[in-house]
Amino acid sequence: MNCTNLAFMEEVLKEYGFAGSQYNISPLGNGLINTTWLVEEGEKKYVLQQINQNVFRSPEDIAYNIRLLAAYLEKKQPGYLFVAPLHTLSGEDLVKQEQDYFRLFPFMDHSHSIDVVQKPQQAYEAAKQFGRFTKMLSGFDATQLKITLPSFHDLSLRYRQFEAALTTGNEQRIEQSGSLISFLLSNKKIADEFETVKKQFRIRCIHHDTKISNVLFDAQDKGLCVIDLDTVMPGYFISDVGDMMRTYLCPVSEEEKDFSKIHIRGEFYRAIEEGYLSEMGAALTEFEKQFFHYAGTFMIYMQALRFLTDHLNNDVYYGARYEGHNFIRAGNQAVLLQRLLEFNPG
Ligand code: GN1
Ligand code: MG
Repeated sequence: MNCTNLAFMEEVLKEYGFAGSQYNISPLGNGLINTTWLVEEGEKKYVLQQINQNVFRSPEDIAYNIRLLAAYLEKKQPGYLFVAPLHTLSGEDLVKQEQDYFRLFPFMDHSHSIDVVQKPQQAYEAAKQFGRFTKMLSGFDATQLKITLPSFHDLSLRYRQFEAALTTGNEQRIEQSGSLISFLLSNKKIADEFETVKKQFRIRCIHHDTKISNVLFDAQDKGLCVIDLDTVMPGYFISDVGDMMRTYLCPVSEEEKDFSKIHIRGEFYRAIEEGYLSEMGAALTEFEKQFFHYAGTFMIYMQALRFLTDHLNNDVYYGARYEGHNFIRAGNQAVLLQRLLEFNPG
């Protein structure tokens, strides 16, 4: 099925009571996994999303988790803004159209998202929102959640997958990636450290995708809420703090080809720290706090491994918009890792 097929999407939207052709559909956002559209009907806006089932094998599990969280938050944290999918006319929060799964979200009025963090205040607000999310759910037993992506942030597994790609991957690409491969192999200690310390981290409700575009801001740039809840699972705080460092510290994104632009912005580091700890400071253990900086190296290293593994495996996971796309992304993340290793948070 070609998802840009309008007739097919009309069928999906009909389930929600939309009458054909009274609305406009346009692509939205820049996620790498799911496909997202903006649906506009007069003044009203919605977000339609198709779940990528090559990645998320059981979309029903995602819907189950969101229902569970929504019910808990509604009861225990009624003032908390949680964006759950809308229901179809027959009361479903997920639409199965042939083999594909879709859901529809309300578009939050007067909200906007950003793709690159330009001001420390934005990093602060986002970090506060992700900290708040975990804090709001501290009374909820995270192990009740279904595992929507098994071993998602298991760095040891990501390392093993990288090693496997070095033997079974595209030979030409392996040969051409020599120096990047050596750099990642030489940083294996980051994965070893994870194995040593992970058991001492608390299991919490973790978002697992804290990039800046997953926060909604209001017109004054105050954080409103977090979105993209597909990877909310039991996990460790280093995933969320680390992915913020990965995506907020540097003035350019993982897509940047000019690596000379990659550097660490100290004031953004402090903004993440202050924002996250303003919510989670009292909840994190002293042990966890010692791994705040490690969180960044953990996530950046993992992302570099994942991009290079995918490049060696012919881009089967992330896809590529140009030849060598994942090689560039991996190289970008490797430079970012090197910069963070050199950085002294003071
Ligand atoms: C993917 O699809 P998106 O952009 O929300 C990926 C993240 C990566 C990110 C890198 C399920 O997220 O883990 O950090 O790309 N999500 C999945 O841009 O693999
Ligand atoms: Mg995501």
